[in-house]
Amino acid sequence: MNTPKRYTITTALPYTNGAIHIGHLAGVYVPADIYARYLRLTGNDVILIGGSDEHGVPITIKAKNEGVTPQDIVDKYHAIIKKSFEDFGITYDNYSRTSAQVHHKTASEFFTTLNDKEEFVEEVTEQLYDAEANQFLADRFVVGTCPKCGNEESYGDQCENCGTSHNATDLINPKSALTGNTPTLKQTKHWFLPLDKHEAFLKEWILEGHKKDWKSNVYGQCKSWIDDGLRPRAVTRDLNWGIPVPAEGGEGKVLYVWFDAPIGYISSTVEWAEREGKDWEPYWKDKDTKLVHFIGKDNIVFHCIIFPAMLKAEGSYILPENVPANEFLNLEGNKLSTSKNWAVWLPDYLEEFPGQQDVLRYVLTANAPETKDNDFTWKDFQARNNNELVAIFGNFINRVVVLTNKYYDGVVPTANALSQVDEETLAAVKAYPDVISSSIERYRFREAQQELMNLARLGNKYLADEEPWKVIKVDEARTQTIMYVALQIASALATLCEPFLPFTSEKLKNILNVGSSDSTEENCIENSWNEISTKNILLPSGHQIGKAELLFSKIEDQTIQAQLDKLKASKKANEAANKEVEPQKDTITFEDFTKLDIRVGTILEAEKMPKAKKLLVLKVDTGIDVRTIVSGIAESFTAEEVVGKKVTVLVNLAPRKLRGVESQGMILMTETPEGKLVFVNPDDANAVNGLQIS
Ligand code: B3M
Ligand code: ZN
Repeated sequence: MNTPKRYTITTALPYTNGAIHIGHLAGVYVPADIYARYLRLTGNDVILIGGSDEHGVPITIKAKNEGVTPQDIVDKYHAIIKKSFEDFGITYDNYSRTSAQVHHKTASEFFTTLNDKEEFVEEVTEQLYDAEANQFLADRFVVGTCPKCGNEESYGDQCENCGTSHNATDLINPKSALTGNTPTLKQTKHWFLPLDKHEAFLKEWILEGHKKDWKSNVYGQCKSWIDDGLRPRAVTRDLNWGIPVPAEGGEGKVLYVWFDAPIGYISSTVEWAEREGKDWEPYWKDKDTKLVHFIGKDNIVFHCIIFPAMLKAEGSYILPENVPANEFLNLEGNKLSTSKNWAVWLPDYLEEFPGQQDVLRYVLTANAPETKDNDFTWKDFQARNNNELVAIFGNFINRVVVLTNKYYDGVVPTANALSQVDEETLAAVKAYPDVISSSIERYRFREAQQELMNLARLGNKYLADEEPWKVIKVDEARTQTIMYVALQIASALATLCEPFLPFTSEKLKNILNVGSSDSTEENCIENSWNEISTKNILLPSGHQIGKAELLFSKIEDQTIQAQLDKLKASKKANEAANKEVEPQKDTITFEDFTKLDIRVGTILEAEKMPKAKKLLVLKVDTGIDVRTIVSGIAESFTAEEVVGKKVTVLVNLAPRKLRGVESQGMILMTETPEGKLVFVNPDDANAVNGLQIS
């Protein structure tokens, strides 16, 4: 067994301009929480540290678009994000925010230390400037062509297409995101972190020191950065939202968001320590502490190169032991996108699937983008719930608990002579903690969770093979033994599932009446992770368990369809928003216009044209007469709902036959952004049939 260690586990600080979605969860927060829970369960000293990243240009742009202050934006989303993490069971020891005073102080001091140690280079350079907006254009205020991959919509600081991080002045053909103008160059002074100075150290530390233990995607990105040659990076900006530069000549400038944000991990630890009456320093400065950053792949360079260079320059900090960055999760075959609303949002999920946090945690881990981008689909979500959680895990537990109650009033029976199968099964159970641990410790959470499910499968198979419901009729003693063995497996599952399915673990412990947060002292049987391997009896004979309760329930097709419809609607809304307006047609004369005879009419009757999906046959009072008009609106309206509607009718359109019915005119229609047809209608109920529209 490993000796206990101290762990500082951090999760990327989400930008506070939107809610959390499944991409964030799969990439960062679920694996980090599994890791932290597992390490706590195995007796380590662990802090899981997070917070909101409240600076940076995207927040100021959003505030500007919404006509509110950046503080309004971050207050709103910080509250939403924090609450949704809590409700989802992410066990932060502290969740802070970078607008907090403790963070401003910590980040300012960090900067000052480096400045005093002359770890920065101060330089006056030419930066992009938008004269009309009277502003320097840093980072996301400028868009242009990526010098590396040619993406024409790269941001000033980073290209979302190829992931390259660059300086705004590197962009080809830059344009201001504020005015669309081509920026000019203007001189300004900034503080640069000379990464080139740290190159030798980074080479040795990463390329030699972590070739084996870092994930290949992480190592590969670092190597390509280092091979490209490291250059000084500006750590200050000409902006007014952020932490003021605490140095002479720093007026009107703030720390670059990527300089202050990772220091947020330290400030959040300081905040935690102050609240808990602890010392924060060992968690960041003791060589025996393991620092692990959970992030997405677009943050690799900042956590593996820039932040370590900062920590090294400061001198008193430890460096990350690992940065298990994940690739991206897609949704139904398309890239997740906040701006396109192509996402499953955590607050929506929590509301629409109450009490089903573990289902999402399970599916995101089963499909975790650990080595390559992966896809989340609602069909797979349903299948994994119904075929795995319900059919394997839930089914096994349910049978064990129901039968124990039925045969023994819920009292764990005595084991009689164990058969070879029993012995093998119990021995197999004992092997699981190490197998799962080994995967988790190598950051292979999918594999770890598969092993957990294999234990549930083992239980299911044991019951199916031993058939206590048949044996009970012929052999009472054997039935007792079977149920005893099955109960030991259930008990092992209750402990081992905790990192992955914490809500289920809690429920199951309650059902089995073993150590859970609300068990009383006298019934408290605690089985720690390690004890699953070492104890011979997890649930002793004579122990009273509770009644059966469903751990998971089947998800029906209509629930899935509702989610797919929601995505479809957001796709349509997006297409409509991006739709080019039809170009204007050729000019017509006034005479041409007067040829059109357009009148107010009322639909008197409507019926579906047989065998035609789109057509309704209408009787319309045009004021001149009552006539038949065949209209292609059946996909947007039922016959019943159009009767009585006032409509605009082109009455002198040459009649034409549609499916054998002569249509004598045309009803004027248009389309909503969602693609639903709507009437161009005279909106005054007093408009009289036959009135001409001119
Ligand atoms: N806020 C970027 C992101 O959400 C950034 C992470 C900061 S971690 C110190 O992708
Ligand atoms: Zn690029």
